[in-house]
Amino acid sequence: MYRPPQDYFPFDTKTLCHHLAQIDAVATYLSTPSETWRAEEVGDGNLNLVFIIKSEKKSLIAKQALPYVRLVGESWPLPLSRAYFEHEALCRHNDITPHLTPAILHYDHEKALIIMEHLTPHIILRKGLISGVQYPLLADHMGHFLAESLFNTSDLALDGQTKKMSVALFSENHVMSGLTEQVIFDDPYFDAELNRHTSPELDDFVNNIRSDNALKKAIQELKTIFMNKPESLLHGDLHTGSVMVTQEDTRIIDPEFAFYGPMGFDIGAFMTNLLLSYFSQKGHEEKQGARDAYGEWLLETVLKTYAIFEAEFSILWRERRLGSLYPETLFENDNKVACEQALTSYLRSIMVDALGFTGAKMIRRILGIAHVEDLETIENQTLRATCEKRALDLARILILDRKSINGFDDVVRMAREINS
Ligand code: ADP
Ligand code: SR1
Ligand code: MG
Repeated sequence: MYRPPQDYFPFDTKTLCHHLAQIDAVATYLSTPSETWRAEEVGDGNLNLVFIIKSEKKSLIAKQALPYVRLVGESWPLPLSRAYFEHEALCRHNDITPHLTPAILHYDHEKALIIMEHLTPHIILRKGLISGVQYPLLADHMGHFLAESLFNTSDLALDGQTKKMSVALFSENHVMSGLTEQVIFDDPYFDAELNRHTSPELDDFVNNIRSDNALKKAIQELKTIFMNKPESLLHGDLHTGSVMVTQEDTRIIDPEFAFYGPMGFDIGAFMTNLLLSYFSQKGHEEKQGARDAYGEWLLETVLKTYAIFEAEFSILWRERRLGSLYPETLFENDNKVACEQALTSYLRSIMVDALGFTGAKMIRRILGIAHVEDLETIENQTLRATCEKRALDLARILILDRKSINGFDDVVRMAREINS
């Protein structure tokens, strides 16, 4: 049960070192006298303060929630409780996939502060994709994370009581899911105050979607699914800025939007960001075609991530289905075929949701608040608008036709066609 902090203030580098010196776990970890520690604020996200604290021997990360949206300022208040839910979600992810999450050293409730492993020499995946770096193990790791985290927090793995208690706990993170409901499913479809788009190039598209009743109906169907399908504990903001990588290692950070929702939402978030990176590539190439091979790698990563998710999820379904849904007793002996059919149909439902959420998230990153660096850093506005329009064309199809699209093979084929 969440209770608000009574003694909160936002840190600066000096007050933070002083505070951390009093936490045994931190002092032991950094292992040199606190006067020698150096702190630096490195937060490049939209919401929080993030500090690196270095001793002569070691370093760690201290992430502190601010009582407002950092990107906007104090005019948009946001509860400190998000640090509590981020810590709760990180602990669960650590239990399920410890090799894919940062280790947690300490949680300081009164200061809305999480102290965790400093991932180094990792970089934010989005930065790597903008530079055109390939990560050979990325799809494997992300497919694995998606399958393990979504399966193991659902009724397929948990008994009814445990699952419902978990749903109840994370329901209190409703301001964060409410923010998502607003900025993904509502704002881009009307003249919301903080919307932004490349103008005048995208003006027509923007005007068209605001009178596109079929699209508005479809986006509200997706919002209905988002709000009414508490299948699994979601990361809730699984874009490429929430993944840190090296060539060998992948870690998922920043689950402050965690709540129980549809499995397809996290899958869609990751796919969206790979596809936006794909459509941005022509805006970053020094000569025509120079990034074509990289674009193909991104599309292969879309396919491979989904294939690994499906394969891993299927293994878990067959071997670890110990929760209250699809009990083994119903599928004993000669009923294996029925059990596989049930799996196929379950996976299809996840896929349809994932396709729709992929489209929804592509549109919000181009027409709403909080755009992506992949597209924003294309300096030539005409070229940027061309890249964005292509992404928007695919997004609209994904939202409207999600139920008749076979899978990400179709998405990749359409992406290639639109981009050619
Ligand atoms: P926000 O919630 O504000 O989006 P993030 O959790 O995404 O903040 O963190 C912002 C930045 O801080 C990241 O982009 C990354 O550069 C850095 N960062 C966060 N956590 C870690 C970590 N465990 N190790 C290394 N760097 C980190
Ligand atoms: C106010 S919108 C800020 C965005 O940043 C976060 O990373 C989430 O994606 C959120 O939608
Ligand atoms: Mg964040």
